[in-house]
Parts: sequence; structure tokens; C-alpha cells
Amino acid sequence: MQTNSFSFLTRTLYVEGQTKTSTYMTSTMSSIKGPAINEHDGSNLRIAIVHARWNKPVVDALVAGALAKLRLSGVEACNIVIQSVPGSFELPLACSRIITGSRIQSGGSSGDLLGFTSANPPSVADSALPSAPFDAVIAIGVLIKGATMHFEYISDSVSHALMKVQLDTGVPVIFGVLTALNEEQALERAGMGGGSNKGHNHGEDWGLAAVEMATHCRNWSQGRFIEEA
Ligand code: DLZ
Repeated sequence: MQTNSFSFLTRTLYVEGQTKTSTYMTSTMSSIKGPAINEHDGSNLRIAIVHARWNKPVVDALVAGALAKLRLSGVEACNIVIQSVPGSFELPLACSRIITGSRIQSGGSSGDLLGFTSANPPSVADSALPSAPFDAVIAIGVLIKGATMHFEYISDSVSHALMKVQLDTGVPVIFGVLTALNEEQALERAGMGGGSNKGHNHGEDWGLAAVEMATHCRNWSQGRFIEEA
């Protein structure tokens, strides 16, 4: 993601005996990639992180990045649930069952997939949020290409399945699966790169995306379309 920092500089030039002052904006923008930051209040949200245990050091850094941004956005620690599964291939089913489970926990039924949603939660007081349905789930895994076709099959099926889970349930599922061609790429995308460029921890973006999508989905489902600056 970009690391932008803007500042204004004033430069005075002497041209043919006259003083000319010009002000211009400078930027230390290293890249235009990544989302522009939109801040949202997560204090009323309940969010799950589900992560794989393959390539664990990288996964751990990504989970920590996501967690840090959830907390910074105001999501209470008691409203964040973290679960793990063996590998990335297990993530879609885990997300699906976790969403259903949180609905049962909050008083829905297992078959009631369209009953309670983050937009239409059961009547629980905010203090009872730890048993409310999840407003978003962040699925985190790290796939690193090997010598066989395993990588391609898992990447493809997992990305499609995670998309299906969010469309089927109406709950945002954040795509936190790195598909790296080698270990270096994976480390850089978790902010653990070697050398001078440590890279950027994409887990942070996923935490912010979860809060934003959860907030949007609540508003949109209630017909509220809030203008953005
Ligand atoms: C089998 C496998 C391989 C080869 N590579 C990875 C990987 O890079 N990242 C990951 O998260 N999981 C990997 N797995 C495990 C599968 O995702 C899955 O856990 C097993 O095939 C069991 O279903």
C-alpha cells in the first residue's frame, strides 16, 4: 500500500531582477497501489478472524496486523474472535460455519441463513454483543507456490469459495489469502521483508476493510447511503 506524505514547499526565484514565489505540493508517495484510507467506527461491531496454520510466522504477522487495525478502529477485544484451521483450503468452510454458529449463538437457527444478519441483528443490547452475529469475517492464509499444481488448485478454489460464502450469507468475508510465488514475496507482504524494504503488512488493510465493509453493509441494508467526503 502507498505510504503517502504530502507537504507544501515555497520556492523563491529571482528571474530577470524580479522575485517570484511559487508554492507547490510535494509527495513522498512511493506507490499509488492500495486503498485510500476511509475511517469507520468499529465500536459496535463483532468480527471474526479465521486463519490457516501453514506458513505460520507470516500468518501470525498478518493476524497481528489485522488485529491492530481492528482495535485502532474501536472494535472491542471481547468482540473479536480468532479461530484457526490447518490450511487455507479449510478457510471457506470455516468462515461459513462460523457465521452460522454466531447466528445460532445469538438466537437464530442453523438453517436460518437469511434470518439474522449484521443489518438485521436480533434485539441484543450492545453490552451483549459477544453473542451477536459476526458483522464481518477475515480469512487469513498464506499460499506459497511449490513444485506441483497444488498452489493453483488451492488458490483458485479458496478465492472462489470465499466469495461464495460472503454472497450466500450476506456477511463480508475479507480476502486475506496471500498467493505468493516465493517466500520472499510472502514475507514482504507481511511487513517482514529482508533488507531495507520490509514491505507492508497487508493484514492491516484487511482489518480496516472488515470494519468498513461491516459498517457499509449495516447502513446499506437499512437503506442508508451516507455521503463520503
Ligand atoms: C497441502 C498444502 C500445501 C502444499 N501448501 C499450502 C500452503 O502453501 N498454504 C496453506 O495454507 N496450505 C497449504 N496446504 C494445506 C491445504 O491448504 C490443506 O490444509 C490440506 O490440503 C488439507 O485439506
